[in-house]
Amino acid sequence: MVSAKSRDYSISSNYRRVASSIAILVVLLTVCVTWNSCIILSRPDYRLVTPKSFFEATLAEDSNSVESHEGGHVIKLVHDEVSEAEVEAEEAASTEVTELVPSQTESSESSDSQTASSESSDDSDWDLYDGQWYYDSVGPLYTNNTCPILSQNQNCQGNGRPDKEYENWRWKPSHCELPRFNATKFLELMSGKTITFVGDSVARNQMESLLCILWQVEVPENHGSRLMQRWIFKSKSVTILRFWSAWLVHHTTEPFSYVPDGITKIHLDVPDETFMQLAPKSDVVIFSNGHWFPKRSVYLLNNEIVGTQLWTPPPENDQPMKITTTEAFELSTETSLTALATHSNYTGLTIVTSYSPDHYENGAWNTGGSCTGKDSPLMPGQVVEHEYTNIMHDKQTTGFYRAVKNRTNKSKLKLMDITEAFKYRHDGHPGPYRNLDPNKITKRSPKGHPPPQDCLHWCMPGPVDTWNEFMLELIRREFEGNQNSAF
Ligand SMILES: *[C@@H]1O[C@H](CO)[C@@H](O)[C@H](O)[C@H]1NC(C)=O
Ligand SMILES: *[C@@H]1O[C@H](CO)[C@@H](O)[C@H](O)[C@H]1NC(C)=O
Ligand SMILES: *[C@@H]1O[C@H](CO)[C@@H](O)[C@H](O)[C@H]1NC(C)=O
Ligand SMILES: *[C@@H]1O[C@H](CO)[C@@H](O)[C@H](O)[C@H]1NC(C)=O
Ligand SMILES: CC(=O)N[C@H]1CO[C@H](CO)[C@@H](O)[C@@H]1O
Repeated sequence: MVSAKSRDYSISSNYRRVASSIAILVVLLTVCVTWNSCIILSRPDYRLVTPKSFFEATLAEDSNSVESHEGGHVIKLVHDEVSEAEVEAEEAASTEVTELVPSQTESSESSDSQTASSESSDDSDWDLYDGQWYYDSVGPLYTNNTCPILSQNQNCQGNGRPDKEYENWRWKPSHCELPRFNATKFLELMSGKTITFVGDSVARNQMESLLCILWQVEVPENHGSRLMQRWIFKSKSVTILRFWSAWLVHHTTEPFSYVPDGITKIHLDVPDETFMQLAPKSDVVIFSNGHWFPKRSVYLLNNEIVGTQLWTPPPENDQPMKITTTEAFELSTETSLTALATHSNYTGLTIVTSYSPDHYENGAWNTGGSCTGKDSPLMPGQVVEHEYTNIMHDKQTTGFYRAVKNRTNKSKLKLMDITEAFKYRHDGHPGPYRNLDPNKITKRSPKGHPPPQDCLHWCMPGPVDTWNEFMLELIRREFEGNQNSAF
């Protein structure tokens, strides 16, 4: 069986050589045949490494519906996602990178995406993300002992990580200052307002970092439910919400056409109804996702199957697919952001955290990739570019700027472009220190195999706290209308 991905690859390869002689084409076709055979041979391997049982177990309980109360309205939330515990279980498996690197053509097509711009995406923000990391002995804004709610998976110190220096690096933009997070200032700026985090476990990582920082000045009240976290800071009536939406668009596991029950069908042109009920009532919405696109799924546009990921249609339905995994990320970004930017009642500030880079070295999460032993940031010039990360970033940026162009209401859209800066922070992940298990393996085996590890999420305290410093700066610039960093 030939995957959609390999077809795309060979078609675009042909295109680039269309001007060449027929002789070369013949050679090329031979290469394509060989290439496809390679894909056929390697395909069973993908399947072995797919967290299949996880999907089958969790998607089965997809249809739970729960009522939730928000601002006096009764909102029906469809619990079409997994519970927190199951999400946790899935975390280490959240990137399947090696088999996903798309063709060169795809990356060059989108390379001009950042030239698009618009008034609602403030160009003066770019200077925040151009800069470098420096060591600051003042240390982090909280510790694992002063933040009672941080997920154990990201409690690196609590899980026995021996080094601590990674907590002390701060970001210095080249042309301005990024102030240390001032929790009092944040609560003042957000007085009476709601900030909502939407996305996958990386969004949760950022939200927990924010809670930990704010916890140092005020302990919030917990009004959360199983479906949605909700914390209220009474002193200034600030509400922080988070809910799960890994693709940001509508998805279901019900049978569709020739795709059976249990396979996730992702409607790339329909925004996620859950966040469309809640997000427009927010003053600030933070999006962060991208890491679930490598999971097994089928992409739909206008109710038509346009792509598949880690799933092969039956032979009689096998057809060339139009949409690759990274293009699906672009479309879902455009769809979800456009839905907010054209919603008649939404006037908030939407901040899109750009794709968070992972650091599995010499392999992927499931093929011996490792970030064990990284205890300081990479120095300028040391970053090894990761094609998949760059393409995901390009696609997301393209989708973002399309939504900016589509905007009709008074809302604001900002790209919080952390990807480049965070390529340097291979030291900021839990690595093998991702749980309390006293018997966990933290060293390489005698044969050199690294232990299982998380090189995707970020330790707390740790580099992810910087995202909230960027976020506060964007909120301050927006709500104070002042470009100078004068805290
Ligand atoms: C915090 O980390 C220290 C090690 O630096 C550890 O001894 C302590 O138990 C941790 N506390 C919690 C609550 O995880
Ligand atoms: C933090 O913000 C508050 C309120 O705006 C201000 O009074 C205080 O001086 C700030 N603290 C620092 C360290 O800048
Ligand atoms: C955004 O605008 C473009 C160009 O007008 C349009 O083709 C596209 O469908 C719009 N996107 C959405 C999600 O509505
Ligand atoms: C906007 O708000 C009005 C008044 O509350 C409501 O009737 C309308 O349905 C809202 N529009 C959308 C698209 O939610
Ligand atoms: C406040 C504002 O400008 N609202 C506009 C948002 O966009 C819709 C169309 O999608 C307009 O009808 C609203 O007037």
